[in-house]
Amino acid sequence: YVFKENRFSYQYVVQLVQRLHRNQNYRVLVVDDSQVARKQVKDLLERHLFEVVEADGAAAAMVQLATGEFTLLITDYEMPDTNGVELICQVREQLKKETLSIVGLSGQEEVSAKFIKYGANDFLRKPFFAEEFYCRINSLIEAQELNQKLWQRANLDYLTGVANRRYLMSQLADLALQSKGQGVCLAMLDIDHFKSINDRYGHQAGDQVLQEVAKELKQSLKRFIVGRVGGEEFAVVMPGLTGEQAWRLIEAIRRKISSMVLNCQDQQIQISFSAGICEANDNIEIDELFARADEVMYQAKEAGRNLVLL
Ligand code: GH3
Ligand code: MG
Ligand code: MG
Ligand code: MG
Ligand code: MG
Repeated sequence: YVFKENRFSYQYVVQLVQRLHRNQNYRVLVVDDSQVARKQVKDLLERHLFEVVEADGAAAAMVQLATGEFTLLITDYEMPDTNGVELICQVREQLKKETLSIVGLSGQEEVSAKFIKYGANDFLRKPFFAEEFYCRINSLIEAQELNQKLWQRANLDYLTGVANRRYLMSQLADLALQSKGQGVCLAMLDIDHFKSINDRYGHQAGDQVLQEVAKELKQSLKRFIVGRVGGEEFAVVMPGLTGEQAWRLIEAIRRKISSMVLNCQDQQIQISFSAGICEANDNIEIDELFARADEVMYQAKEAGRNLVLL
């Protein structure tokens, strides 16, 4: 392949190896009623180290998509159960272009626009050249990686990797729309005397403390949304819990964190946080929920810190 292209430069080989390495992380679903056609696409993909799963029609494809994670879907047009465009319509109800790229394949030129109009990212006309196939797949993957990076920059906190304030708020807003009758609890956590931690151990150690706290929160609250909403302030959104249940959960984390000795910048640091929990049922007003949880958190501060109040 490399020799044929006559581009046997060091840089080119490095790029190729990087791509092959990257491809190992991606699963591709190949949908075609013809086993021969499936095999042809599968072989090309496997030669570039993608993990390939086959489906012989739309129904089988939907089953695969429901049970596993895919980066790319390549589908034929003419199939006995449903055609490729109808399959795409169905898939796009759940999986957007940012998370799944779709390529339509057909011998008929007139279906290319149809494929793209209904949600495919790209189209290849059969028979295609392997080189074109690889180029298109590669640019789709690159676009998807870029999208993912942009999504992360827009929604996650740079220092700790938890949700940023904007993303937490939008998740809470979605939840408020969905959860008719189902309650939600919001906890506001604020690290105690964090300014003096910075003063005593340095700003870098302070940053590490924030990372350690975020890690602990993420690990202990996997089912819930954890966000960094201020400098040393975190919020936790807990749908479906009563205030009492949420209190017990955050109280257990408070006990754990206040007894931990963090090793940051070769210094042993002990910390604690104060938290306020607020419970909301119907008609969740997000700003009000935040304000109330904040108020309860300040009561915990006034009561002496290292305390969770409901
Ligand atoms: P309290 O117990 O009342 O919450 O006291 P506190 O010192 O934690 O609260 P205060 O609001 O006075 O200070 C918060 C400090 O957090 C001040 C600021 O320098 C620090 N801070 C904010 N963001 C960051 C950050 O990203 N990294 C580090 N290292 N420090 C930060
Ligand atoms: Mg077919
Ligand atoms: Mg604060
Ligand atoms: Mg503080
Ligand atoms: Mg303060």
